[in-house]
Amino acid sequence: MVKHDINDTIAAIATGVGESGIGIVRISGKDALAVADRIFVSRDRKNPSTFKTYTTHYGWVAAGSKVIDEVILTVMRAPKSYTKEDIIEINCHGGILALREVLDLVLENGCRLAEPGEFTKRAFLNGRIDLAQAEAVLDIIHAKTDSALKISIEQLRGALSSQINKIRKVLLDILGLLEANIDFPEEEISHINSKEILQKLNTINNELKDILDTSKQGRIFREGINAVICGKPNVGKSSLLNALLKQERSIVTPLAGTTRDTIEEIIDIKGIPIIIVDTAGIIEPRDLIEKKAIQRSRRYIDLADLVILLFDGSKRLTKEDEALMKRIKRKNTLAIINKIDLKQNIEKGRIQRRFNQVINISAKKLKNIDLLESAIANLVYNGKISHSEPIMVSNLRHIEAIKRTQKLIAEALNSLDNKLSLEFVAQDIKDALGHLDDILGRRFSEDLLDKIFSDFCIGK
Ligand SMILES: Nc1nc2c(ncn2[C@@H]2O[C@H](COP(=O)(O)OP(=O)(O)OP(=O)(O)O)[C@@H](O)[C@H]2O)c(=O)[nH]1
Ligand SMILES: [Mg+2]
Repeated sequence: MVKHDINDTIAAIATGVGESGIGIVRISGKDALAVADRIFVSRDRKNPSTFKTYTTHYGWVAAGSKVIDEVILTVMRAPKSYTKEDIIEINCHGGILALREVLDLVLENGCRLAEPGEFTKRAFLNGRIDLAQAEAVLDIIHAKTDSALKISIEQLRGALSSQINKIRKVLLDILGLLEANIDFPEEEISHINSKEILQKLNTINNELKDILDTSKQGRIFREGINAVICGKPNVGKSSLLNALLKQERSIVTPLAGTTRDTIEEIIDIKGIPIIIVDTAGIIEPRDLIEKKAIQRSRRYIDLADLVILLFDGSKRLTKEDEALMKRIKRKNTLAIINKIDLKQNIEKGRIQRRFNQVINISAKKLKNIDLLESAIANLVYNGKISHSEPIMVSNLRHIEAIKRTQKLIAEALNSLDNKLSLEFVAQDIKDALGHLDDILGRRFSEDLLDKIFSDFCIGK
């Protein structure tokens, strides 16, 4: 990625590829208006550089006498724009060719193609948002459920940043008090000061703990959990996937061995993104494809956070069921007896003895699917979640930085307790401040920025 070059003007297609009603070419930088002047012909022949900010204008994009597209052009002047620079957005027709031609023309007329995430990177480098907020933009784009979206929007609005800033301010106050005492070593740290410092550090310690307490849930909401449906052939695994998805995704037939490969989908169960996999039930492979499918299913089962083990309630347990029960002894397993709409022949007691929880459903008749969903949510939440609590932190980078901060605060408290030199305490607090600065991007390395923004799409 170009190193901090924010003096040139960048452009990119900001909308997704493929056919759509409208596509947007976005330009940002000091020459944005000049570039627009060169390529845009408004109905009244006025130049975009004369347009007021936050106004839209009808016209054409043209290369000399060649008209490329009929467009609407929007002007957003610095500093009140996404990047804090002059921005031009051109709403073209959504076909990839029209968009491509407009972009090419823009590039020929003085812009550089933007790197992934470079608009948001500029918003950060120009000081409109901090790094945690910039990362929230990416999370909003990637959000898989309403809850994940809500966390990201809160983060973009500054919920985490303002909490971190508040803690930062208190640490700076403490550092001031400490340094005053270090500068005048002959005057012992006053009793009042030391009490005040202790109190403030303890409060910060608790606040950091509260934030970290939300991180486990936060990560689940952000990244989701991996679940796998397994069971011998024909028990109704694909029917269950379809029931959970509320659509016919996986092929269901009365024939055993219908699903020959793993099928992966994302479902939203009470706000948690669950990446759910329907596996092939095959036990005796007939060919190489089936052999590979079995290997794949096994790998999924080994990696899964949650295993949904399915049985056919209308049949007696077979040695295939027994083999699976033996294989899957993990804690996060839900045993499900399917086909309860049929006469039940299964030895239920045998299953109950092995698993804490056994749920009866009918995937075909959509019976008790809601019970299964609640059971999944309970397992994930460990029965402890409260939806009303704002979830502050979900990003691993932030979580690590907060953990390090907390460790240093604990060390500072320890040093104070043991009456060690105040310089040690001050150093811990300085280091703690450094980690908080990392979260906000007050301190950053080029590598970190590259890592964060390269995950973005071009045009954002
Ligand atoms: N009566 C009844 N039939 C069901 C139920 N769930 C699934 N079935 C039927 O069982 C048969 C097998 O269902 P699938 O969902 O294909 O089973 P599977 O476990 O994916 O099978 P494989 O992919 O072959 O391993 C189909 O005929 C389904 O309609 C149920 O709850 N009740
Ligand atoms: Mg199947």
